[in-house]
Amino acid sequence: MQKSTVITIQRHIVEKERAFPGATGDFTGLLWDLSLAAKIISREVNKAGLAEILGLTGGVNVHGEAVKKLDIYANERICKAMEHGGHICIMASEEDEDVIPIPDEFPQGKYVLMFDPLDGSSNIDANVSVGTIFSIYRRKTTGKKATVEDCLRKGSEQVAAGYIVYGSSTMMVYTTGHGVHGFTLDPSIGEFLLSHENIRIPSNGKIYSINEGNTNTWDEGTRKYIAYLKESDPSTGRPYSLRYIGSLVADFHRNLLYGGIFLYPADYKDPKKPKPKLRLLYEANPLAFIVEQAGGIASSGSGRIMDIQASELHQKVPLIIGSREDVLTYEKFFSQK
Ligand code: FDP
Repeated sequence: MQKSTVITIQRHIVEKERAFPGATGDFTGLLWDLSLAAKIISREVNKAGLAEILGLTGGVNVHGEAVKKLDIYANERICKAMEHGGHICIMASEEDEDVIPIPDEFPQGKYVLMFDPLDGSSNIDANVSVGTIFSIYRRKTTGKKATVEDCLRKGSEQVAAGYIVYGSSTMMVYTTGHGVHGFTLDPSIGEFLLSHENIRIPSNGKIYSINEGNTNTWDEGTRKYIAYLKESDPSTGRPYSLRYIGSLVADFHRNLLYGGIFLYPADYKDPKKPKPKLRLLYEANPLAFIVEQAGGIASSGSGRIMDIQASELHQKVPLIIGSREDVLTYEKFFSQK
């Protein structure tokens, strides 16, 4: 049966905010600005194959990775879309070493925005899905200007988080702590329309996502867990299928809808100094908030991701995220290593 009501993301946000007496509309405005930035980035990503924009700029980001022009474009686009609205007091991006203050000519807002402007960007040249991830907090400090302290938080303090996946269609998925909702961009009218209301991740899946090329760098618990997933046992749905795009948002989005587990454990080449890859503030925390709101779990192997107190902007963590039962089983293996 055809749905009779079309719900745009704007309407959805406004209606949800109305449920909170005393809401000023500030937060609605913030998400509104973000969805506009997402539409503009989506347009650029979709024409990337046609435009000269493809290719390396020759620069490297703060992590020493090659930066593509689209990363820079998306980074600038989000900053420009968010700095003037009066909703934000400070920003931090995976592409910038330091915090991004709001220029003096614009009003200071009460929210903190952290984002990964274009995650999985090493895949762009091959036309593989990439994404934008965002995380929002309320300001904590009380001085004239917000500081880095406002960014160094626990994920459990987030007031909203979401991502945009630029795939076969563009989707925006977000939570404000009241379930997870997904919107698909209808390019003919330029609106995100509610397509996935109240997403729930199955309590266990049949998919695991990990870069198996790194097997030799894993801890023993992870090695044993992955070997366990490959054993044949129809009663527990094993063997699982491996699906790994190498683009976090796309891998996460698929597992959120179908069920499964995504793992990026630390590299134990030097067992005394395990080296994780993914960023706590721009990747792990926002996806953790979403997965928990959808009924799943996000863990570092030894604890809840959202309980980690950030101590630096570009802090990295192991990330094991997805269906509840799958992550719990992983934690058992990891604790026995
Ligand atoms: P990318 O370097 O292409 O931006 O966090 C970055 C990320 O991609 C994730 O999107 C992705 O899941 C992961 O790195 C892939 O890492 P590997 O290539 O080491 O598997």
